[in-house]
Amino acid sequence: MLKNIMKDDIEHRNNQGFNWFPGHMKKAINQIKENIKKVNIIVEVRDARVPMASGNKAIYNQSGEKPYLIVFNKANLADPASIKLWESWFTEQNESFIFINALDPISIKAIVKRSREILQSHRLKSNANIAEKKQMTMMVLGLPNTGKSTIINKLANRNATKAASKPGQTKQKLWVKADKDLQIIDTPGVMPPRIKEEIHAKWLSAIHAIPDHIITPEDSACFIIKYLLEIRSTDFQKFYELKSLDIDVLTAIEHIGKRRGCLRSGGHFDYEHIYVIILNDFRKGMLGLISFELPPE
Ligand SMILES: Nc1nc2c(ncn2[C@@H]2O[C@H](COP(=O)(O)OP(=O)(O)OP(=O)(O)O)[C@@H](O)[C@H]2O)c(=O)[nH]1
Ligand SMILES: [Mg+2]
Repeated sequence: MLKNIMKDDIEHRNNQGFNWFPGHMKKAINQIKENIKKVNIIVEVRDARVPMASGNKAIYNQSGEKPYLIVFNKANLADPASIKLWESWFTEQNESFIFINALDPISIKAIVKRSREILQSHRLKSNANIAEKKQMTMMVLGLPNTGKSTIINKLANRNATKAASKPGQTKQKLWVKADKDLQIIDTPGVMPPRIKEEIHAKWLSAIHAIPDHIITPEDSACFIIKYLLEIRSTDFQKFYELKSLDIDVLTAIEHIGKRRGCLRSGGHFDYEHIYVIILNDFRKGMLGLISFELPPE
């Protein structure tokens, strides 16, 4: 406990890479390969707070020439200034993309509109004589917990597929009839086989695309606190009523512990409980609109 804070080696652990690739993900890749022919557009869901590192080249490469839309979800949790930078960057890269918040019905509708536009322009490029199909079949894929099933349920207007706040909920592919003109395949979240960059593992753990035990709740919570102190987040300061942002991670954690009833008799802190509190508060957006990744220079 607290070994990392004490040594302050949060950023210096040797880089062996991280992986979390349970069996259902391997199966999912095969299901994606088998079913890709049956759809006319692929929608890759990423997290707006980590727009590149929440992508997965391994699944992107499955798409061949298929029309492709990248949906950056959870934009309601991301820093608006960072979203603007990414919008310009992805536009320069000629990428088809959209930033949305799956909990907002209006932004959800934009997925269908944008998908139809992409299909239409694809049709015109390949062979304008092919009649426009009203029926759209869509495969939704991406990293765990990015909001794929939530998006599908909103599009279908019912709880057609299980969505929950832990990564690894969807275990196999599922066809959902969203409306008479729209069929969607929900797929299990798939991780890249190895996350080489330690910082990416920390980002993905903070946004809960990988479960907490992979890099440990301690590392994940300490990383978040360190980051919020570094960017001098006033939302974070206000939420926990910190007098100053010029403090170290341990002081911040113990302050939070005191405020949230984690100081036990004898003056001991229940650190594990504090880490869980921090992770939950962050993931609910209580600590402000936070993005981790910025576009390449
Ligand atoms: N704040 C916020 N939460 C969201 C948004 N979209 C989804 N969520 C939440 O994110 C969690 C994960 O959603 P799911 O739809 O189960 O994610 P998934 O991508 O299907 O996850 P797997 O099936 O595990 O790969 C749920 O708690 C959702 O309520 C969003 O735009 N904003
Ligand atoms: Mg799911």
